[in-house]
Amino acid sequence: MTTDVPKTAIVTGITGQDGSYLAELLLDQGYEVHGLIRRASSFNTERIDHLYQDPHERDVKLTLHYGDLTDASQMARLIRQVAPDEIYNLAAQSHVAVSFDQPEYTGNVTGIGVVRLLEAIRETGVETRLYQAGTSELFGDSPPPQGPTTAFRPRSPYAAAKLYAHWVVDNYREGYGMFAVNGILFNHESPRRGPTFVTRKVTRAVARIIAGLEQVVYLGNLDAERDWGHARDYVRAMWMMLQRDEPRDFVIGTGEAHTIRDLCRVAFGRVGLEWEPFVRVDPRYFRPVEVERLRADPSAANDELGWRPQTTFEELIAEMVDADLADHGLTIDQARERAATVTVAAQ
Ligand code: NAP
Ligand code: F7E
Repeated sequence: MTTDVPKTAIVTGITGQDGSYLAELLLDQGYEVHGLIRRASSFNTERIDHLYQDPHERDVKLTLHYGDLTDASQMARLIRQVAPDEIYNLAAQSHVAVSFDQPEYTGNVTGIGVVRLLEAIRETGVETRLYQAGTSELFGDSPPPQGPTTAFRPRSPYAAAKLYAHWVVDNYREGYGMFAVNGILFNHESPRRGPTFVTRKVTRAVARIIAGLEQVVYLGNLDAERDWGHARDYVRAMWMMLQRDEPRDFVIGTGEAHTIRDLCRVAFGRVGLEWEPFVRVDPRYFRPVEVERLRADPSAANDELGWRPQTTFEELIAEMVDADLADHGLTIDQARERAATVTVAAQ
């Protein structure tokens, strides 16, 4: 896939799950990509190391810049310097449970961060398009299916911060005529998912149990339902939203929901194990307020954006389990053989 005229994009959060898939997609399309990364005391670019180019090479297509969504002056400097055609704001404190422990920080980064970007765009006068990473968490306890007209009822500091970001993006679009859009994305996962989100926590535990490193995994609410898709499919939706003639928000999801129990059944089932003996509930993973049921109504995304997911839930979890097994040097066939010898911990 290549576009006729090479474009330039800034991606905040490029070191995250989505940032890494989006960078791959944009580079494939011939974009020049500029990623914002946080300074850390050790390397934090593992997910994009395969894309890295030495800046001394000719025709460099990926450039990384230090920055932080809490540092407004850097946003303006970067936008002025790069003059991007497109900006994808994926950076966030993105963990819902952590947002209860760090509500103020989450508000600053996940909520106000996009205002710094919008103001930087206004101040520099650079003609650009902005994608804001919105979330199905906005719907909170509104009953499923959740679509473009469903009420927002956020139930965490994370969701409240994303709600602020959502409305600010819509306000700037309306008030200043900016091409700025929100993608309201349901949960999307991959082998690159952070290990403290529930899908990866489970698939990683399957591999560690098979490798003999663990005997059980401790989880929280097993009854919650989520609409899980593959991150690779969802970054395509982000890109498609910025290629439209008119800016508009879209809800992106599969339309199918599964419980955490279903997730465990499919993940442990991949290696031929029943899940129940290996899963314990630990109330420390319960949230002060929970979002119980999320399932998208993706009809507008299907019909008007022309987007459809290409990976089923079972394929997604199989890919994640296999990747976690590979980290221990195990193939799926070897894992299935070993499963017969796995010991079950006493209750
Ligand atoms: P992720 O893996 O947690 O990545 C978050 C990214 O943001 C990382 O690159 C992180 O940098 C960066 N970041 C965090 N705080 C920052 C700050 N103060 N300044 C600059 N960068 C900062 O998240 P993801 O799953 O890729 O999600 C991408 C975006 O979509 C997030 O905004 C998330 O809230 C939203 N979203 C995700 C989902 C989902 O299911 N994945 C669904 C809906 C919406 P480090 O690598 O240095 O930590
Ligand atoms: O939890 C339950 C938990 O942390 C999913 C982020 O990308 O998607 C993500 O947020 C469900 C919840 O994702 C454990 O209570 C049970 O009901 O994987 P999660 P999330 O909270 O849905 C949205 C769309 C985003 O925007 C966010 O950025 O699983 N659950 N036991 C557990 N969750 C975790 N993390 N750990 C457990 O042990």
